[in-house]
Order: sequence, then structure tokens, then C-alpha cells
Amino acid sequence: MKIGIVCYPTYGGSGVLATELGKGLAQKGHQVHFITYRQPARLTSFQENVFYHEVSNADYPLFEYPPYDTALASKLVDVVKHANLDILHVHYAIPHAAVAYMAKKILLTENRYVPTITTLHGTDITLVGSNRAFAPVVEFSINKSDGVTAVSESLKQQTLDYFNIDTDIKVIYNFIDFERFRKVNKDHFKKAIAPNGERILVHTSNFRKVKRVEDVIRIFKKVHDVMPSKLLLIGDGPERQKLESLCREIGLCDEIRFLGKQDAIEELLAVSDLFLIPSESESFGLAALEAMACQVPVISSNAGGLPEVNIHGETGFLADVGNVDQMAHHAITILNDNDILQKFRANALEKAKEFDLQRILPLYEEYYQHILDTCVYSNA
Ligand code: GMT
Repeated sequence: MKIGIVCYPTYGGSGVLATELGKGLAQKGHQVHFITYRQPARLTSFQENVFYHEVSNADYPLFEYPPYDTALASKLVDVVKHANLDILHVHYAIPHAAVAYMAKKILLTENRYVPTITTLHGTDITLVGSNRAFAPVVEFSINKSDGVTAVSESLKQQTLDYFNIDTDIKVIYNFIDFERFRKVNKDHFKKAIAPNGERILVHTSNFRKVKRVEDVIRIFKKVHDVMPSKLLLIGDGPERQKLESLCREIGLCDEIRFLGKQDAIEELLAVSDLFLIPSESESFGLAALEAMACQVPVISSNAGGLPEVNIHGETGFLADVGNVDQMAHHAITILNDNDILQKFRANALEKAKEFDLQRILPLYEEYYQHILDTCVYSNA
């Protein structure tokens, strides 16, 4: 198949997932065309069957807001025609689903029909999509997609709750590549981070409010009060300054390390004992899955799709959003005893295997084929 993939090229979960999906499909012999405004963060080296088309925007003084949607739609029309794409798969509804619809309509004027699939990732529904500023377009463009997938049952349900959806939504979970994410021996790293054998807790995110990174620090403080431990904060984002101030306020600057954006996250996960993800809202929690694949148990909130990934009492523990005491209590339960920790580690790995790339990739291929076989031109 010749597949066009539209995504955000950043480190965010939707862009990461879209890029890994495209790379996986290319490995299986499909021709994959990434169409976005910058080289995707995870598309760093040459790979057969992979193409990248950059969307360049017009720089004209009149445009206070450069019209990316228009530039992207034009690029999609161009790539569909010239690369002869079979299907367009857009990740994150805003603005990609609406732009794909626009491209589809333009192509129809030339008697060319390209089916579009939209994958909903989370905040495109929960935080941003349901905002009245976007909702009518989000609802319309979901309904006008030939296929729609959501990354968890919870996200599917939220989409049905927020919008009037008259099309099927198929749940295809986030996936993990075990070739990359697995526990490898990085003892020298561990020694550098925790020279006295301290427990290592870790959090990765884009440091947005929705991630509640303050809770991560407060949970860590409670753990640190009872056992020698270190906290690694990986990523960067708008909350960073506030978080650094909090570390100073509680006097734990030497125990908490801000590592910024890291490419080789798996190496840091390989030396970690516990992953913290107390998010306010989380459609799936790809970061938690990455940790679990590296045998790191998870303490999470019970928001959104997290309970579909992190199984309470098996792969880690869940608690209500904001319940820092409970989360700290759970963290201590796991970290206090090596046998318990080992059991949770093994369970985390077993659960992660359900989301193996090798299992999930064929689901996308089957779904593409299903859409190609059944899409009806009248949907345009
Ligand atoms: O978590 C983020 O803020 C990034 C965001 C994105 O859209 O890039 O991630 C969302 O998509 C991921 C991949 O499907 C999911 O694993 C994350 O749970 C989801 N984030 C939220 O729902 C907050």
C-alpha cells in the first residue's frame, strides 16, 4: 500500500506513535509518506520505503497567523496525486482531520478519491477538541473520515460522550517496539545516578499542567522521607520553572534531576525502579507503556485510559487524580521490598507484551484494507 501519514513532528505521544507506525509499515514493504512541517523527531535516519514531504508555509506580512491548514491541504493534494497514495492516515484530529477532508474534496473535483483515516490521540478530544472554539469542526471532520480509530476504550467513550458521532470508532491501542524498549544492563548509569544504591523514580512528559508534575515531586518527597531515593524528570515544557522552584522550596534539589528532552529514554528507564504518571487526563499513557516494557512498574492516576494499561495491584497501582498520599503509599509498598518490586517488574513486562508493535501493526494494516474495501464515495 502507499500510505500518507500526517502528524505533529514533535516528541509528543501522537507524533511518536505516528512515526513509529510509519516506520513499522515501511519495514513490512508499504510505501510510507510523512507529510508535516518538520522532520518528525523519531525519523532520524534513512529507511527504505520512507519518504518525507515538508509543508512550507507562506511568510507574508498580512498573516498574523500563517495559514498552516491551507498549506497542508495543498501539500496533501500534491502528494496524493504525485505519489499516487492509496490512503491518508492523519494523527490528532486538530487540524489534520479537517484538512484531510478539504484535500479529499479538492481531489474529488479531479475524480480522485482518497479515503482518510483519523486517529484520535487524547487531547484532540478531551482538552482541545471539546473546547467550543474547535468542537463543530472536530465533530464534522470525525464524521467525514472514512475510518476513525481511538487509542483506548476510554477515549472512544469520551468521544461518543462529547460529540454526535455517526461513524464507527475502532480502538487500536498504542504499541511498543521491544527491539528498542527493553531492560538492558546499564549499571554504570545506575551508579552515576544513584551511587549509594538509592531507588530511582522517573517521570517523562511534556511538563504541561495536565501531567500534574507537581504531584510527581510531592509523591517523591514522601518516598524520600522514608527511603534513600532519586527522581529523574525527563522532558521539558511550560511548568518547568514552577517545578524547579518547588524542588528548592522542599530542599530536594540534589535528589531531583531535570534531564530535559532525551532521545535514549530507554537507557534511563533501564535503570529506574518506578515510573510516576499522575495525569489529570491521559487517553492511554504511552510513556507508562514504555516504562513497563523496560520492566518498570507504574504508579498512576486512574484517569482516562490509564487503567487499561496499568493494572492495579499487578503492574503498579492506581489512585484518584491528586491523591498524592495514596500514590506515595503505593510507591513505598513497591519499593520497600525487593521481592515485591521484582514481581511488579515481571507483571509490567507481561502486560506490556499485549501492546507489542508486532501485534498492533497488523491491526492497522487490516483496518486500512477494510476501509479501502468498504469506503463509500458518498461520504465526501
Ligand atoms: O501526552 C501528551 O501531552 C501528548 C499527546 C499527544 O497527542 O501528542 O499524547 C496523547 O497521545 C498519546 C499517543 O496516543 C497517548 O499515549 C497519551 O496518553 C495522550 N495524552 C493525553 O491524553 C494527555
